[in-house]
Amino acid sequence: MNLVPGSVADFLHTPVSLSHLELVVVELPQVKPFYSAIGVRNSRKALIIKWHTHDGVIGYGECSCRPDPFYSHEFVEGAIQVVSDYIYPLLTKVRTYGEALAALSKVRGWNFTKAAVEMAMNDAIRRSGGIGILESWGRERIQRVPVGISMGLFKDEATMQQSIEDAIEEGYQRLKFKISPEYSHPYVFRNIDECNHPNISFDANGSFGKNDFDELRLFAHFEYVIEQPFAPGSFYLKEEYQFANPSLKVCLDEEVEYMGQLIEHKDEIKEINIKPGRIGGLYYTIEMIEYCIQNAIPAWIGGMFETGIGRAQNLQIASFLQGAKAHDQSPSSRYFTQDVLVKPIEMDGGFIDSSYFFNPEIDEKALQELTVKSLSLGR
Ligand code: OSB
Ligand code: MG
Repeated sequence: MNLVPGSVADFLHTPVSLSHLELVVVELPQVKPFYSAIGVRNSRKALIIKWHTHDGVIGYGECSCRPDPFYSHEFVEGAIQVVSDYIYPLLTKVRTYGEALAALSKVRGWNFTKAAVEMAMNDAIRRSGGIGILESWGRERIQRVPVGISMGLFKDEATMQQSIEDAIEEGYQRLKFKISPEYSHPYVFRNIDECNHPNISFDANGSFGKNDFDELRLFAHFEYVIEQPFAPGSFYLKEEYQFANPSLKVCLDEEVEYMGQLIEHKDEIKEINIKPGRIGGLYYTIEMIEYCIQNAIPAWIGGMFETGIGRAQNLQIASFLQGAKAHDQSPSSRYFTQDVLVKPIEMDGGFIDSSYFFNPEIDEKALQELTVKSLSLGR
């Protein structure tokens, strides 16, 4: 199986220049708290990797894992340790993009962390005037990327109604509702029932188990796609559940960190949420998108509440998915009062213009103001 086009294979010979890495932890206060089966979130803590070349150019990459290991095993402080102790020493010896990918692949797991390094390296190549890995791909792009909203668990009916109304008003191309077994309140079902939107989905973040089939049935009843109903590693529960309830439509998120996992489940799923960080970076994202296109698996780009740096990267990738109905890439104002790009990511009628985000200008001053910790490797 050779999914990656020859032009991308050639791109891997591109020389890379690394003087040192800077690791910056930023914390962006959120406009309001976000509730999901994972927990509550009041701010976005992210690790930004700055790749400094010998010519003084800086490339930026965002490690979009959570600060705690509640979405995947990765967490911000762990990511810092993995880059400092294992990844950076390996990178000091690499001469090309391909060698860097090979070095990163020596570390097992830690996909969000490795992805951030690759994105920073790719960004440095591009900001040095070269072409990046996505441009080498050769696929056609769309300019206006359709956007879906991921809505948290609501505390009460009034909040739910207001949020749905606002999302429809803003033109979101999909409404995704977070769900959990404890969230089976009559008002939730009533409002979803009455929700007049052509594209609705659910996201359980793996919260349904063997003892929650009754609750799952209440949500599956709508026949909307349910993202990650069971915890990663518990996909077998789908078969058990479906024995009595054939209509479950599954989208995978947390479960898929490698191509092999997508291949294993491909006939059982309706669609896949691709998060470039979760699957280990840009190269693997190209590979997975090629696989999805060649096997007619609907794919879209998911989010991790990234800052503008990670968001811009996601939007670039989303622009290569011609047929996707919506990507979880809300504009920055939905989450943050202050972001780290000079021109914030804005949405217009449910679409974001992706063209600017191939070379977004970083707001270094904002980045500094939001920094809670930083360290330098190799300098
Ligand atoms: O399950 O898709 C998820 C954010 C953090 C962790 C997991 C998920 C999410 C989102 C965010 O849904 C969507 C966004 O970034 O707008
Ligand atoms: Mg999800």
